[in-house]
Amino acid sequence: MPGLIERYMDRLPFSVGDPIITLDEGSTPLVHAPRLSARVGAEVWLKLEGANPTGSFKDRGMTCAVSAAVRDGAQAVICASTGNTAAALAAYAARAGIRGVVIVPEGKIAMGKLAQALMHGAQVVAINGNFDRALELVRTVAARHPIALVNSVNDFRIEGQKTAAYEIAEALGELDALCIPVGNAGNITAYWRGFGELGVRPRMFGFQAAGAAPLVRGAPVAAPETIASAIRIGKPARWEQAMDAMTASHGGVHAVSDEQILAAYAFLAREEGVFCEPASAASVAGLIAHGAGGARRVACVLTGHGLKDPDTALAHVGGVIPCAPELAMIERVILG
Ligand code: AN7
Repeated sequence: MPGLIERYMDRLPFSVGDPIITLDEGSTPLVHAPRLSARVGAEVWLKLEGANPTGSFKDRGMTCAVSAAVRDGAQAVICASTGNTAAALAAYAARAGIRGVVIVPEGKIAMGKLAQALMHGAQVVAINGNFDRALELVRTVAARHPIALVNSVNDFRIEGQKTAAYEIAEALGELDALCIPVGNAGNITAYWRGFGELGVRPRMFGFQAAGAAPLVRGAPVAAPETIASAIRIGKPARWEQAMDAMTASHGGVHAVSDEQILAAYAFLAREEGVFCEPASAASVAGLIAHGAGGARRVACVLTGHGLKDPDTALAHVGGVIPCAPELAMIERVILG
């Protein structure tokens, strides 16, 4: 499939002849989840955004943000990130042949994401502070220097990410509810815009990690904490728009504990064969814990691939079984 700017050019702020920086993102699988469906008593579909080129939904926004930056003559792009935006920025900047700079909270981004950002040649700056502080800093840097800001405060990011809603609506037609993790609140804003453009109005349920749940509390969280490092965000930039999406659609926002997130993460891997990262599992943890308002057909957005964060995976499963390279020993181990 061609990239999403080409697929949806009539509904995106691009024209034929514009420079397009793409890795053929989008067109991700939407798979039925039979065991999860049975467990929650609804027809549940999983949107596997980890199947994007860099392993997360951020590619949808980044193809648009970087293409627009190149169209405007930018020589450099910058973002604050909990990891996935950094990886996507780095890949698309590399593809565009421009400089990429990312500011991340030191020691708080998953290993796979860090490896990606570095491999793609971005400058990775680690601050002794959280995502919210990093976002403040990049906003100031971008205001003072000719460096394009590509966090989801940039509307091209929202434009690109809204295409995931198109894909779900095209595949399912009717949809009663969408369950989605919420961090900086760009993605829920994007889905609501995408559905709105099609006249589809699923109830929007956003889920935050309990230790980083400003929208649930109704106030910023100064020191957000969660095992789901991607959504360790205390002051979402798209706060009002996210609340508007949930209120206008008669959905809601709820918190899920790290234990609930890890349980959903393991359930998806073992029961559905789907390995997502912990932040992504917040959507399913939320559906299991809070339901989706009695919805019959539900889509859960699994925003990033499990391979992004091997440390968290390995810390929560049993180890390997050591064995001598002998048939008898192997048989004893596997046959009991
Ligand atoms: C896997 O990369 O904010 O509510 O800097 O990586 O649109 O912020 C990541 C966010 C959900 C939350 N799932 O989306 C970043 C960053 C995963 C994520 C979210 C993120 P938003």
